Amino acid sequence: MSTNHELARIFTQIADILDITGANAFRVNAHRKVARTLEELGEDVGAIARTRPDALGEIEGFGKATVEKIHEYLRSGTVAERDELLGQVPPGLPALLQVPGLGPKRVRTLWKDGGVDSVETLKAKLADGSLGGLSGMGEKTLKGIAESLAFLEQSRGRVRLGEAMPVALAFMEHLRGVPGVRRIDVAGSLRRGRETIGDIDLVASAADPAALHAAMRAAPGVAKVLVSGETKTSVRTDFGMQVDLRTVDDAQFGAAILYFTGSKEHNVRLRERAQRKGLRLNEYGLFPDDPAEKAAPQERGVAPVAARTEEDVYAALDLWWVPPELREDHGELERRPPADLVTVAAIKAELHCHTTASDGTLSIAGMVEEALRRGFHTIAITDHSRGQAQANGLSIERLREHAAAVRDVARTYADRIAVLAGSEVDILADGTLDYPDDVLAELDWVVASPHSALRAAPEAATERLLAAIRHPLVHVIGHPTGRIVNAREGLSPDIALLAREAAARKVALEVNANTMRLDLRDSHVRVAVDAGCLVSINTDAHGAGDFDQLPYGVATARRGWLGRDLCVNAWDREALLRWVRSKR
Ligand code: DGT
Ligand code: CA
Ligand code: CA
Ligand code: ZN
Repeated sequence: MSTNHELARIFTQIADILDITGANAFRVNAHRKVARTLEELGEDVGAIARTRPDALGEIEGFGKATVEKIHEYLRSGTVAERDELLGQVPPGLPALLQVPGLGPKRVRTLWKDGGVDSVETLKAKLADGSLGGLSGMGEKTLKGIAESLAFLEQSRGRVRLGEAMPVALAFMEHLRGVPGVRRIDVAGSLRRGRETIGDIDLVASAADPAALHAAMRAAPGVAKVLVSGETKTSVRTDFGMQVDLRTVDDAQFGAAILYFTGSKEHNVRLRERAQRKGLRLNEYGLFPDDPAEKAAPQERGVAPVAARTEEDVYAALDLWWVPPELREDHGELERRPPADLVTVAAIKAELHCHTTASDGTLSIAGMVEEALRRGFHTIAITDHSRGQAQANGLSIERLREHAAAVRDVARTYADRIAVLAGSEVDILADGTLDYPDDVLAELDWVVASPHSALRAAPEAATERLLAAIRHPLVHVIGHPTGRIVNAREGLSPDIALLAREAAARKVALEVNANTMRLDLRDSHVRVAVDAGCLVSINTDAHGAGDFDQLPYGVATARRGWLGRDLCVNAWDREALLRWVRSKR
């Protein structure tokens, strides 16, 4: 589909420059519409042009000139009109359209009257005040543009899953209070559980959509309303996140949330599949396709085959409902995803947590109480080992005392929850562990984690982690790469090799659920699952609130297709403890 994508980019460029140079709106919009259609076309235009040249002209919105441009691109790799138009404006100018608040009209004014030709000159001229007095650009507008620029720079990075989710939940709670709301849900990358989020997407149906958009504009924490119309409102929060709300007919909610959940790649596959069945899928529904008709089916009053729920749409395509986390075009339409995909409710054990003995905030009993409150049948207490001086890691002597204290607590709670005396022992740079074997052998449970030397070369990292996996007393490798989302690269070991070795030795690899870590990451989990390796999802709790991070770890594990059978935290108490004891 890269041809479609590239052509779409060209048509968008043409539209942008026509817009800036003041061409008529009809012409501009026609090009924008072609770009959108190209993005959403289920079939490669190059293939259509080769096999059915006449079919190009049948596509909705594709006039003779459009078809000619497509042929020109397929022939020469470019479109002369685009190249000519680019020559008419300074090369840095089109990028200004990416700045929130800057439409083509303002860009034209800035360029023609203000001498702005790029983001850089805009920034400089905003700073030295030389843009004052431009028509339609009051002080307030200029201040808004400066803010947008600053935001754009600071937000190139994406926001962590665990930062975006609470924002989305707060918006949803606010919107659910609006009378007449029917359905409302998260869509986009957030619903798919990606580790970072570009913007938050919400989809809702309501008896009175206007009231919902008004409530969105007035929601707590909204710093700026970017756009607000009958079906879409976009706002920016005071923490710089963009939140999009789309309202749709309740009868079309399923098709809409399917569309806005994405991923784009998953949607492309679905549309291709629809097309092969003589159907047409868009955000309004799945419709019978009529190639002779140019207007979209929903505009012709055609009744959809399916639209009300996602399940209806997938079923009409002879597909299973695909959990959102798996919608990445990673084989989820070719092979049925595991029916027993791990869920938050299935997790019944926390096997990596810290108490006041090292750097946690709760006592042993406090931690155990919290695990009970979460409905868990097992908790392992794993404070830091002696090398972690800054985290108050335990000397051998303190470890022994601590293990004895854990066992006292364990006896008190024995009929309600299994409490394991464990350690999170450092994997040192050379692959050895931070306590001698005879000390580790005294413990019920061992998490081995890398905390230092996280810039090691991939080969060294692989050897180091392999050594820990081969250690007979280790149950799980904690946060195996040591990466920090958006902040630290961490180790890059050969995960497939680690997973094979771990599978052979029945050692688990951890998915650390902390939103800063999500380590293993989704793609690594998939490799582990394919190798038949055990996986352990833990919050690495240092206090009661950290247990709330579990959903992020579960989402990451689901994105890696992890079923309950390989997830030790989802096993029943007997099965889990049998495996725990098998290492002693
Ligand atoms: P993000 O926000 O960068 O983390 O990623 P997404 O996946 O949330 O992307 P976003 O917010 O741009 O759009 C949400 C979903 O809506 C996306 O996954 C697919 C769908 N979508 C939005 N715009 C388009 C489009 O122009 N073409 C297609 N095919 N799908 C789109
Ligand atoms: Ca998004
Ligand atoms: Ca969005
Ligand atoms: Zn750790």
